Amino acid sequence: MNYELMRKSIEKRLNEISAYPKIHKDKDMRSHLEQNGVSRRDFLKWVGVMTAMLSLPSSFTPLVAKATELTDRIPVVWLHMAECTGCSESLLRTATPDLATLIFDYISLEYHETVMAAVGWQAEENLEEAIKKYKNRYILMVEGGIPSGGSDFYLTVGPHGAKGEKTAKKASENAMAIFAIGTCSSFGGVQAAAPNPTNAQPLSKVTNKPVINVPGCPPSDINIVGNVINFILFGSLPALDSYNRPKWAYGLRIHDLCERRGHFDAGEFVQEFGDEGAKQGYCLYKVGCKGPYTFNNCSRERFNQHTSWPIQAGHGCIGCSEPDFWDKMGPFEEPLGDRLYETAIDGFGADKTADTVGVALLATTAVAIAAHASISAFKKPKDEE
Ligand code: FSX
Ligand code: SF4
Ligand code: F3S
Repeated sequence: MNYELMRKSIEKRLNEISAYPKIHKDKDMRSHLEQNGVSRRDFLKWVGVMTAMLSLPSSFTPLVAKATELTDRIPVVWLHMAECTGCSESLLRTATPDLATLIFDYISLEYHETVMAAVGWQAEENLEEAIKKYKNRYILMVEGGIPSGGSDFYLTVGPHGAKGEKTAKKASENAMAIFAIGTCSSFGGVQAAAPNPTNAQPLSKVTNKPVINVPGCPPSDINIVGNVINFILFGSLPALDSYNRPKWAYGLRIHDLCERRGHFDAGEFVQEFGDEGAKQGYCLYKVGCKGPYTFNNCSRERFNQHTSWPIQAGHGCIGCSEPDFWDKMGPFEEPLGDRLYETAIDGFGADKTADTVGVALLATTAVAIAAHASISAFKKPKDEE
């Protein structure tokens, strides 16, 4: 990779974006963070982590800092479809807001139903206004699956009674970049689980424009903000896997960097919740962990200021960033084992990379995992030996 060329093109882009009108007249990123008790040093530390997360060399840290400071120049329109608002909550409702949350506060959020004061007619007008004023200049983020086609009344919203599908289509038509935030918007998620009564669809099914998927139920705050920064830096689609997930965030399996991985390799498994193995922090595969089939960076980045994540808390990964996880990864507290033939994600092997590996390798790996787990059943837990 020619980093010098990349640096030049990023510098050019950031200079162009610097010339866009400032949306916050009264503050800049530095004063915003200072007001919230974040020092420059902490900010730069966070930017260093973000630089590494985006797979850029550390010499790019100043560019990533600058891109972060420019997040108020590109307006964001955030729509809610059918969902639990967990994606927004994960980002905005922390008791002690972390840097990703503060940066998201700073981003020019032109429309977001959870946080804006407007309701009813005024809310609709605000959306129309934002779409008109920032035509082809805003980032669209959509949270939730989109009830589609099955009936005229599912997700009828606001005083004009527009269907969510129509609003999502219109907002997509005029957007500069589109992110599906969360598994519902990326793949349908729990809203589309069988029998899918509202015929909920992923965002990519209701627009012809490219959609970058940021799945997770919910996705981490850092993956959401990271995508905005990546877009400011490059202005183009990041490298995506076959499910249109950015590889910088979804390129590795949960299993690859899991802190319990040593126990998996040693054949040390929790046999049931609450047993001695659970107390020892053994691997959760046999109580249903889907980490070997799930692509996300939770084991590296964690949640809530890097404090914890599902597996650290003692439950297996339920595969929440994979397509159809609700129907295909369950039951959540049992291993997939050799059932993986039917349950694997539409024949794409999630077991190596979501792009390249076929059913054969997936099946072999699945059997190997199941065999590994069952052989280890004959081993006594270490403390009984
Ligand atoms: Fe909820 Fe978002 Fe899950 Fe879906 O997250 S956390 S149901 S992905 O759309 O609100
Ligand atoms: Fe971690 Fe789950 Fe893999 Fe075990 S199976 S090492 S708990 S990701
Ligand atoms: Fe989801 Fe698994 Fe991460 S359940 S939050 S992808 S650990």
